[in-house]
Amino acid sequence: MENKSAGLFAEAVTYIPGGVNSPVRACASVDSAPLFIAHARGSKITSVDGVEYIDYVESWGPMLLGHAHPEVTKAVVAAVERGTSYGAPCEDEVILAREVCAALPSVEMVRMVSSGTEATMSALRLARGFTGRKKLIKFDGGYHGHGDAFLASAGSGVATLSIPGTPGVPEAVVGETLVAPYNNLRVVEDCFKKHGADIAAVFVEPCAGNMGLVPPEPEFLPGLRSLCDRYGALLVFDEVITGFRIAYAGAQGYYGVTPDLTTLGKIIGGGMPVGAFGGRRAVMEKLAPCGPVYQAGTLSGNPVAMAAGIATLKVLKSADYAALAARVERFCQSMESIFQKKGRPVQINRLASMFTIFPTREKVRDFASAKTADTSVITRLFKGFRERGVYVAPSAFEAAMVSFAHTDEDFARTLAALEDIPL
Ligand code: HOZ
Repeated sequence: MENKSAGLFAEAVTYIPGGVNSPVRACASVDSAPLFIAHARGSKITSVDGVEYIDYVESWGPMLLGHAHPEVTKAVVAAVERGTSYGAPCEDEVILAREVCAALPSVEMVRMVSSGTEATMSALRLARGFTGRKKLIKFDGGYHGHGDAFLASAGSGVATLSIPGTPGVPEAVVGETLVAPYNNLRVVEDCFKKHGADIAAVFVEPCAGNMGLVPPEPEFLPGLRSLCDRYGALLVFDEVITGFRIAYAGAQGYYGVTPDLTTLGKIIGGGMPVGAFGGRRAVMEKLAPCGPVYQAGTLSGNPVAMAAGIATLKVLKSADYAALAARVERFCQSMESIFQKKGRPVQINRLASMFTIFPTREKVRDFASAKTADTSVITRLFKGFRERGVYVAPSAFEAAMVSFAHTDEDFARTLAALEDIPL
């Protein structure tokens, strides 16, 4: 059934390390080989073997409208016909920047880059340049791309593949990174008490998505805001996943907490390679060419990517986020009932159009509790779903993504598959 995928993978490992261009995709932690995708539309992806799957990965987040949305495709095709890269400003950069500033409460200015990793690396340099301090606080199981400073206790692929430290990262660089447990203000406060004068920024996923989905407890984000204010550090929300997904105004709009800087990616590029970072004017104007903090990129503000982003946001602006969240809530409740019937413990964390199935009895509120999930059940779920035409992330530490294109029939078929999988 997956012969052509298997053949391509066998050839890929000859030319590409591990056969993949991003480690989690190799599916190693769930004892499987990757699917090679031929095309995708709406809520479905189709493999090179011609098998269609209901897709809950959605390119790890960008495809909130579903794959190949007609408005986005039309905008991309039109942009390509005008040339694919200029290395000089174009009107669409201004339009997308204006829309991002209008949507996100904390963002007065924004700079476009080409990936979420680039956005967080640049935001860190800016935070350090602005404050004149070196250290940062991040959270255990938080993932902010693969920049050196962030690869301490990182989630996503680093956690999936159980990579403890990362060779190639100088100790001096990662030595400036302080790590606290998610949802634990006491440890953050201790870090500030000890190192307050040296801490440039706190980087946080306002709703964690890379240790599986772990929402913030009510006091967590406001508590971070006031600690940062007290010690003169910048609060940076990594909204690469949550931006335009939890709500059009992002997690910052949803939770009503205003960061100093925000990093974005995924949805703002509509499936094209885009990242961005933005925030208060006083901070952003430290960036070259207005200020001394250097940051640059040939493909930054790429015209095709800008067109995809503008078209995506235009459709999302009038999308019914609350209705989608309510449908996802009912879907998660039905999945919980199936686990209950099977006598299997489960916690299904969910928020808006995201969820994670944690096969564990323990309430999941940080990375330590996320790691209590039974990985053998995760593997059985991954394989069982795939055999039944449902594609989920090959990892215990990722969020499942639902799009506006997912239908009630997709949910019903997914539930039927779950009923059928021997857990
Ligand atoms: N780090 C991404 C998920 N949080 C995975 C990227 C990919 O493999 O495409």
